[in-house]
Amino acid sequence: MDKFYTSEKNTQILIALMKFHGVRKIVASPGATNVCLVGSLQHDPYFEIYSSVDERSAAYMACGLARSSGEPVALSCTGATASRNYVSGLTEAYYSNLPILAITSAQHTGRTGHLMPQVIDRSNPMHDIAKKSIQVPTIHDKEDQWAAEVAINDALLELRRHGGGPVHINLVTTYSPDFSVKTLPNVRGIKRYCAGEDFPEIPSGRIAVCVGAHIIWNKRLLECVNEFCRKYHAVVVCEPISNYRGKYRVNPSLLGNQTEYDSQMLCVDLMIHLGTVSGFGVGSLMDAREVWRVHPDGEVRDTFRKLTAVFEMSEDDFFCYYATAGSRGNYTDYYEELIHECARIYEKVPELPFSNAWIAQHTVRNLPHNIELHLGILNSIRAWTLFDIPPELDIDIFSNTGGYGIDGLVSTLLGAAIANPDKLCIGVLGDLAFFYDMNAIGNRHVSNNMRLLVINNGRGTEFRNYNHPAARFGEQADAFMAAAGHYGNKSPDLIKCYATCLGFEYMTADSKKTYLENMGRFFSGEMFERPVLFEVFTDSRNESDALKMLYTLETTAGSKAKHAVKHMLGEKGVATLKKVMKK
Ligand SMILES: Cc1ncc(C[n+]2csc(CCOP(=O)(O)OP(=O)(O)O)c2C)c(N)n1
Ligand SMILES: [Mg+2]
Repeated sequence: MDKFYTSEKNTQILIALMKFHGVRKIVASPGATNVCLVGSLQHDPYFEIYSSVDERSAAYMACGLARSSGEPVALSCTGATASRNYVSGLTEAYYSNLPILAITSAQHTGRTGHLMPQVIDRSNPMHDIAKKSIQVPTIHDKEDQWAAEVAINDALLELRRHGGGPVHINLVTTYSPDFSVKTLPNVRGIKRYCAGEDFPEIPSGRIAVCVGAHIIWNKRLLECVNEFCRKYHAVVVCEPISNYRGKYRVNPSLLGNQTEYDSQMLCVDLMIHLGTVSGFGVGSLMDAREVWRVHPDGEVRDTFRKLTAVFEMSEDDFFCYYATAGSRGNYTDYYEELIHECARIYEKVPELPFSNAWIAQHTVRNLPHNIELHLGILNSIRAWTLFDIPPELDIDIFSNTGGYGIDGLVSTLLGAAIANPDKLCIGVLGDLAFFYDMNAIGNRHVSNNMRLLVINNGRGTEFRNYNHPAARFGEQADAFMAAAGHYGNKSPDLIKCYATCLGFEYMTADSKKTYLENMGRFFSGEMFERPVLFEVFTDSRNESDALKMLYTLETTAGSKAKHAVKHMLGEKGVATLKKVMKK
């Protein structure tokens, strides 16, 4: 019977991406563990394969081939000590910038160290034999497939990056005997562009620039992005911590989080991704056909699983280039349409129960100008993103989304307050986050420009929200998941005594009325004598109810029917129905 490609998905993806990235020349060494790879390559006329029994010699052959042809060259070897013999050739490649791809085939990595024949540990190559080393395990589901596709793209891009060099892929095999696959899977190739290279055209259709967390924008970047948006009729999809305050700004978080309504306005042809970890995932609310990432680090960061290009350069250079080069955008009304759709949903917000979300709703427009605002993980950043902070207030907004910890919010605010002695620095955070890092308000560097709004619901209310996986435990989630009842269990005195003893002015509220009475002073732009702590007591039931109201402002007929079926069948029933429908 004729032989085609192996049935092993990870190997198919690797071969398809080798073709995408132009890796054509191979030096193969004999063995059983690389049969699936070599057997697949040798029937495909795209590849030019040479044989070498000795892996040491194979690696040096690859050096010669790469140096003289200017092309990348792949190596393939089996298990046992085969890969160890690549070390000298790869060392030559490393210091000579030669693009050699060492593919070492391997058994399941869990077998390492169990005295099984031919299994050695390849997880830690010497640092000067490969610029990048990745593991490509067997693929069982879509997540594995996505991870393999992105990691292989990243590895193959590294072959030519920064002058070029060797790269290692450890490819797991199950020794499949099936070579009946006639066509390779469709894979998503990712390209990298650096300054001075030929750039692709901006596709036609809707264009969005999407910004995660971002440091304060410099003037040139702001101008270049605005110019870009004017030319391509693009929007800048933001959340407060994006810190873009230009005229193409849209915060679609309320619209995009409607669980019973899919807005077509969130579909775009190209999304240009800037910044770091988003607080509340506005980019994930968009449905983009493809994503380009622009960052000086030039790394492959596939946050939205649609990445097709990475631009390794400053954001200013990227936008300045496109603002002057290429044709104009053709979807002229996108900004107006999207803003209109967001406003339409916003209009539907009903009277909310007293909660972090209600507080945000009634505060964002009353914040003082030109302050620094820090938002706590997670309920606070969510609430204060759903209710957008007006850009004209010129507020710098940050959150510890890098590691997403609740452990250092007060200390981070303190650091910011030290850096900006003449600016008010206000933090909004939950009770667990406050108590975690409470020692920071006793630090002797605390001064009068620091203010804290502590929303005390007596637990991590996140885990009691109606849509959280812990919600199915109801009250039982309180004990260990939401960690309720600690730190005085919403004591009216604990924070008050501690904060006042440390020289803070203390304010408190436990209702809409008392909040509204106090917020004017707390959010006054005037610098007081002392730092201020405003403790607001809310109820976790209200927090959850408010969120549910905000996520179900709009319902379409289709989603109503879906919810009715779910309600009738329950979780188990839906799972069974899905299985039956798959068959
Ligand atoms: C150091 C650390 N531990 C645990 C978590 C998981 N976590 C995320 S939100 C949260 C609850 C925070 O509670 P609180 O500060 O009271 O805010 P609330 O959600 O109640 O407004 C926890 C424990 C985390 N993000 N960081
Ligand atoms: Mg809490």
